[in-house]
Amino acid sequence: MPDLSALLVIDVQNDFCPGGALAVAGGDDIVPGINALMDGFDAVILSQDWHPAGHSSFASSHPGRAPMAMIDMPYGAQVLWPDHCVQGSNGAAFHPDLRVDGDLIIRKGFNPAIDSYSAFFENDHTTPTGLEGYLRNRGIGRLTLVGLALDFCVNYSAVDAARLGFDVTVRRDLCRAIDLDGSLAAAEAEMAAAGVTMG
Ligand code: VGL
Ligand code: ZN
Repeated sequence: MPDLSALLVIDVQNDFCPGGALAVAGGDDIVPGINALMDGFDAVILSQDWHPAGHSSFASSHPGRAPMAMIDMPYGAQVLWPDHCVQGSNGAAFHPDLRVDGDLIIRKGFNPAIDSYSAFFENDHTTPTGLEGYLRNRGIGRLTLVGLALDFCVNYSAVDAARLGFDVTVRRDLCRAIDLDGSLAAAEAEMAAAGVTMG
């Protein structure tokens, strides 16, 4: 079994960069460093948050609820976000300076009823995106994660990957966080507990 490496670039999209609908401070600062890293891997995979209009994770879909509030969904607690990364919108597009000559673009969050922070499973922690099968089929065992946001989609993806048995490194310097109510500290603890290396 070959043990190839992949760079997994999480959600480097306009809506997560300054000026976007769910802007992460300094989200665009990491683009040059991510581009420079790409040539050092056997595969480059980009994830793209990709919600239909009216997605259940949008506060606007829940009358009277404000963005950043919590709600109980059938699959567990869920943050209500501003409308973001709507399929086909400019906000859902990759940052214009990001290299997009990678091997695979994996879209997530397209199920209207379930959010998907992780590039591996939807937020029910059960419905797969197909990324695991792709990686195993290509003989990829080692993953380096970069992107946005460190405390949500990078965290969920890294923890899922480690639990699935991949060797996972998160390049913290090439991530930026939302940091909502202690979410960054919690994410760092979760990643450490799952055996993720912080590079
Ligand atoms: C993300 C919140 C909602 C992320 C995506 O990419 O971290 N965060 N959708
Ligand atoms: Zn989203």
